[in-house]
Amino acid sequence: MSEVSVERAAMTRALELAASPDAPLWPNPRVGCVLVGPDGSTIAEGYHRGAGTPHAEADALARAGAAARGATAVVTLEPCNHTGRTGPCSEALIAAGVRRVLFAQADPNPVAAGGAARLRDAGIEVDSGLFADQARALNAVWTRATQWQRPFVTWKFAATLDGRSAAADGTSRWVSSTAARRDTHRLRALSDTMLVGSNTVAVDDPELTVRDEHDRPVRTQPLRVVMGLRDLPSGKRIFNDRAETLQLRTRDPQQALKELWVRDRRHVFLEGGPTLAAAFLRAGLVDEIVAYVAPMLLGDGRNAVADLGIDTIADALRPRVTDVTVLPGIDGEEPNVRLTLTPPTTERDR
Ligand code: AOF
Ligand code: ZN
Repeated sequence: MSEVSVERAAMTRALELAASPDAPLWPNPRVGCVLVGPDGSTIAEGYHRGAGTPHAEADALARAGAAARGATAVVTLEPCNHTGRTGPCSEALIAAGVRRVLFAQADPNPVAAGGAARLRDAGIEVDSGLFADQARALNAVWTRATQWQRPFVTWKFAATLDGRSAAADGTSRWVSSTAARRDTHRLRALSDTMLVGSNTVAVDDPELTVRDEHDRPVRTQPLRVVMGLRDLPSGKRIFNDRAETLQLRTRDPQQALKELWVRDRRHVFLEGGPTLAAAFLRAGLVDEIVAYVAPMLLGDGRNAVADLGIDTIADALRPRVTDVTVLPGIDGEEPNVRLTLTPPTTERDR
């Protein structure tokens, strides 16, 4: 095999390693590394297994030992150049005598970046960009959160055909179908934080856990966060012992995200209610919208989102549709539709 095809194969393998099932999504990126010898053979493989454990490069170097001398390190992310939870990979690669480094995605983390320059300074040949899109996709939410230095926000809501989340008397169980609710639990599990307003806790009393199809809580639960100034009785379900809960005494979305970022949160799943959703939308702090639409009409009742300060059609917020999926009904229920959308004005456009 030519050097190019050896390196393509090694990067494909590094991406596979990065996506290992025991590599957590949060709060660190998933990263894979393959050390290739001068003859094109694989010397060692490594990947990152979660915050505080060795980075992918360090993992592969430890397995290779002295055999790393003269090797090419093929990594899905630019080697870090900082001492964080572990030491800088740039220095580890230099010390091991690696000849060449090929990485896919440039490090979006301002704290850790600079690895490529450091390696070049040390006389190591550095190339980048191979399968960069795939590497970014692997850590899509992490990448954006890291660039913005705040958690990525997904706003999820369920509504009737006429955009209602609850009937006039406040009843809301259930607007969306069993299939839609299960799908919501699947998405919750991909986030590390679920956020609601204190009003929603007072009125709806959600438990806000991730549960399986038998309604049992799964093992790893996202952090439950309730924000707002309202006092809440300790008997509310959100305070039960099925998951951790944090109360943020603020109504400012920016402030809340800042505090969550400091707590290593990368992906906030915003679940309600209409006032909180409106506050995040007005602040341009919704990065993704997931809407479940149920074939049901109420004609009156609570809107899915409160006033956005828009009073003429020309000013409507027009998110771009990225996916439409029909969720077939279970046990004779009607199908629901899931829309995934990207709002037009978030930080990515600024
Ligand atoms: C990882 N795993 O394999 C690589 C990373 O949390 P720290 O201190 O370990 O540093 C995390 C940063 O290191 C991360 O944001 C990224 O910029 C860089 N590379 N991180 O967790 C890895 N290679
Ligand atoms: Zn590193």
